[in-house]
Amino acid sequence: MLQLGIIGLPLSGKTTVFNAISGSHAAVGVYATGKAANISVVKVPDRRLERLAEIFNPKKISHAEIEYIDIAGLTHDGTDKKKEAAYVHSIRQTDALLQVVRCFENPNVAHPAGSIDPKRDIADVDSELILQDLILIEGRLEKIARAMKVGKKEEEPQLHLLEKCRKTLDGGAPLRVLDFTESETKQLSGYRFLTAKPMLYILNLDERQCADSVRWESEFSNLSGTPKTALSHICALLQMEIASFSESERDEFMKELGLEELASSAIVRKSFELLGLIAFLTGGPVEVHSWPIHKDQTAHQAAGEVHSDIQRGFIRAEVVAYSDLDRLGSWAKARDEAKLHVHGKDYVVQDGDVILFRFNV
Ligand SMILES: Nc1nc2c(ncn2[C@@H]2O[C@H](COP(=O)(O)OP(=O)(O)OP(=O)(O)O)[C@@H](O)[C@H]2O)c(=O)[nH]1
Ligand SMILES: [Mg+2]
Repeated sequence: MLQLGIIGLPLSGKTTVFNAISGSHAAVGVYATGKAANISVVKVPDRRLERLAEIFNPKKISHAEIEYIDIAGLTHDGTDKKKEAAYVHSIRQTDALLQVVRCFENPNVAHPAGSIDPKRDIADVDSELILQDLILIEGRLEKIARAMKVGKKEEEPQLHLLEKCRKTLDGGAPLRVLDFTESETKQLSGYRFLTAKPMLYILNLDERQCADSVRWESEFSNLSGTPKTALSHICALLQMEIASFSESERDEFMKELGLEELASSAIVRKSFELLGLIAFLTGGPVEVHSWPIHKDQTAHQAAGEVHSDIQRGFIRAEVVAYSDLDRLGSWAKARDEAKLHVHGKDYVVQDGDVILFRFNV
């Protein structure tokens, strides 16, 4: 399962955002600072599942899932090197980052830098990530240079690639702005560079600021202009409260305010997109299910997501686009209207494909 790491300055609201997204009840505030990481598996909202449930009348509805990890703040004073190394290590293991940016005003919550300045905070956190990647590269480059001195040349091709990375980082830019070839990506994947990961910036607004969220987002719109970068906002405190409502209370609340979607759900949806994932669907009398898959993956790979037997015994994929199934209301009708398409192993799965796998084991 893919994992997103929640990062940001101390007391920026990371755990509050984590609770809002996951419906967890992890401790927030000063007394929770520096405690162990919080981890939770979260369902990706997908309205299409409700419609599929009407069509297939299943016993069970299963969503695609992703995992969030709330990692305690990067320490800036550098007093505890061991702890800092542990933080950086856990962030490296993730597939994408969510950076919580404090915008909210709250005199009872101290800011580590003494004032509220979201742009400065973003610059601080981003340069910290760049620094961590630079440290990693410098160390690696030294090792390669030593090996080459004693005639070991195997790593020479990597040298140039790493130097290109260093130059970008030295210039103050994250590695995600670079366009790597497939083979370069492969060579670099083991490093798990922090600045190569997709980044979702989350403006943590207070209730007053939230009324003006469009202006806030436009002020930071430059952030979402770069590749693999997205921007969102949340009133984390409020959303955490809503997350603890029962489902009917939540529906009632949304209806009252005329909300299509909660900010916390929007963040989960955006995380999913940021990871480069799409969803294909399966339906039957037992279960309707939304499955995450990378863009550009084939029907054969999709089969493997559902079950290794289905992949092994793959015969064909029978596919109806969700929009057709939604409009026609039944699988049989879709077949009659020639909206059911039969595909082989190499078919590239599209978002919203409803797939019936034929297999033989
Ligand atoms: N007014 C207001 N307060 C908030 C908001 N989000 C978080 N807070 C408060 O800020 C304090 C810190 O929130 P946390 O979620 O614990 O922050 P954190 O980033 O996890 O903190 P550390 O893990 O200690 O680095 C808590 O007292 C929260 O109630 C918000 O949107 N509005
Ligand atoms: Mg916390």
